[in-house]
Amino acid sequence: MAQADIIIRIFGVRHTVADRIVFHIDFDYFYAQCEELRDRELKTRPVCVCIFSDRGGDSGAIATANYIARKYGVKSGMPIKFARSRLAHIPDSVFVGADFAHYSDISEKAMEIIREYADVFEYVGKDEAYLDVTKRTEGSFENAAHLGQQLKNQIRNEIRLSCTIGISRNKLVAKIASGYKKPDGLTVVTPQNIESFLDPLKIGDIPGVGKVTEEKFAEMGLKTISDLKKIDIFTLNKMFGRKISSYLYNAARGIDDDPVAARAPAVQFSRIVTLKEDSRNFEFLAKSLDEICADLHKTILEHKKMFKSVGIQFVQSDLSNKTKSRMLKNPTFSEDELKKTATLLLQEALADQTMDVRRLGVRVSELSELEGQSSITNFF
Ligand code: DGT
Ligand code: CA
Ligand code: CA
Repeated sequence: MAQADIIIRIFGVRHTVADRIVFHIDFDYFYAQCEELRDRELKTRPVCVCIFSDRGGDSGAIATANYIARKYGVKSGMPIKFARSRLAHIPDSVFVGADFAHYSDISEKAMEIIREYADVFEYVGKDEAYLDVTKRTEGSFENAAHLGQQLKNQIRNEIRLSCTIGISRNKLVAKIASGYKKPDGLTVVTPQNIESFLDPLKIGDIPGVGKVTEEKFAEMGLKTISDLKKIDIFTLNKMFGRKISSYLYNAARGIDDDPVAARAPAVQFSRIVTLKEDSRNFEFLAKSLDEICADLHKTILEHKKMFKSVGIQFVQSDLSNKTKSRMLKNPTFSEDELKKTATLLLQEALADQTMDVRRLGVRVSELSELEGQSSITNFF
């Protein structure tokens, strides 16, 4: 592989499948960290986020716990009762019911930042995404490490959220790398280091390998990825069938050609910019707002969408957020309507504004397809 890279570089062809740079980003103890964000006192205490079942009392499961609670053996999926008994001797431990709306809100804000760092952005879930950054890092892992650190810093500064990033030449190794050092980690695995990185890891560190599969290998005396490489493809075939066996065979060797793909359907479009100076002057902000709307509108049209909801966002001088939104009577793709609504929201938001605005954003949501509209001209 290393040889192939060198040849490709000599001929100046850089962005081939063999030569990508991929980030996997995962937020640390996500639901529990979101709880800490709105109550800073929780940060020094064990925190368990519970999904209470409708049977009442303590029936239900732990969604996740912060790292302090994990030290006492609390784990995702564990019955709440077990967690309570593990923490029985810790007087200040906290059990809180899951608040998904709050977690989505924080996730959306963080994803908005992350998106700006990617050539291609792939949303995986509320606390997870892949980024292809090959172009913007010019294929350099050194640039990629800096970019990863910058991204972590921005998320920490603006949202106060800690996350972990794994960087490598494909999604598989990037994901394993992000699980390698948690929380608040950044692990770079260059193509030359993939083998020495993977070899000592447990077979269970391969995404998708659960307890049952790990046990099967353990019975054969195989524990590490390096052990796994000793089994030939035919034996694997017999054990797991063609699809899974070829996945395992390749995974053990750090091979994965799956492209980072922007496949999640868009639920909203947004733009946010850092202003030239902090301000709460209507004229100044309205001018920026107009430019942001024009830019955002291009994206809306490119994706052939209409929108029914418009929102604006302030990141204020103390980095706190303020948002306002409004539902329109009908879906539209009119640029004028976007600008008019955003300006109205700006007026409303400034009415009781005491802090200066540092970053200004516009969002449209409640999207619908423009394609297939029989009477497009009605909307102009
Ligand atoms: P981490 O990434 O190890 O620092 O911790 P988390 O909590 O972010 O773990 P992760 O990335 O596996 O899961 C993200 C969120 O998904 C987590 O905060 C809560 C939810 N979640 C994870 N596992 C479970 C589970 O077994 N049951 C339920 N209900 N929710 C879960
Ligand atoms: Ca996570
Ligand atoms: Ca995750």
